[in-house]
Amino acid sequence: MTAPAPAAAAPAPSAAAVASGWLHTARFLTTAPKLEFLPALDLPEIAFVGRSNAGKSTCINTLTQQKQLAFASKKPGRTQHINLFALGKQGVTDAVLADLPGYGYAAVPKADKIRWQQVMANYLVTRENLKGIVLLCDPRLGLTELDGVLLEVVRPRVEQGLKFLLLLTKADKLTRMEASKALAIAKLNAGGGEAMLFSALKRQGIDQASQLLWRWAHPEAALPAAAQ
Ligand SMILES: Nc1nc2c(ncn2[C@@H]2O[C@H](COP(=O)(O)OP(=O)(O)OP(=O)(O)O)[C@@H](O)[C@H]2O)c(=O)[nH]1
Ligand SMILES: [Mg+2]
Repeated sequence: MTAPAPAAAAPAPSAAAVASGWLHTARFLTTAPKLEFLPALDLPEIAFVGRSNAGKSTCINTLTQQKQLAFASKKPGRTQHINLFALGKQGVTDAVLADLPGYGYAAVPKADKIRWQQVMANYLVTRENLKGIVLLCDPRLGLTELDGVLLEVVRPRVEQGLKFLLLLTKADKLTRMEASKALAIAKLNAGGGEAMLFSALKRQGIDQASQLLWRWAHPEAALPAAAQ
């Protein structure tokens, strides 16, 4: 009598699968109209910031493979609160994504603009559990004056170890040549951080960005080596 063959071990998931499976667990956590309404959390938080219409909400929806998690819109200025999304398998939250309101939208009254710049700066400087920042930038516009202000605000924290990614969105609108030039400039501007091209439309840069966020949130763990 022959013994039954041992069940073949399931192949280990790739690094891309681990990261995208983790991001897919994203669920709405809370929304705050002001900084003081944000719950204090003891979990790594990754903030998506950038000018209005840069593609922050679309990027969050794309990375989490959810259509309407963050509210994306053709109309700039759509995101007006800080929205938090929880991440983690089996309902155990191990990190948080924050979708921040965009800045620089011309039609917003000046007083509101100043108020939001202060909220943003305060958030970036004081949020204790902030682990990383994704600054989204439409490379056709380049870094704006307000992006520059934001870079200055976060520089001391980046020097102290805060993770930073300059994500060039809507890369589908660029020719190959324009894209590689924009990426080279972005790498210089990213200081101690990283720069990548991203397109929700063409699904470009998704695995790369997902794996980076996973590593930021799990510094002690290793992604499967083969696909890193
Ligand atoms: N072609 C192209 N369009 C994109 C891409 N990502 C976003 N968009 C479009 O850009 C517009 C703004 O996207 P949102 O994701 O709402 O931008 P946001 O940065 O969240 O904007 P606010 O909430 O106003 O700060 C929408 O019309 C999106 O469809 C992309 O990868 N390619
Ligand atoms: Mg938005």
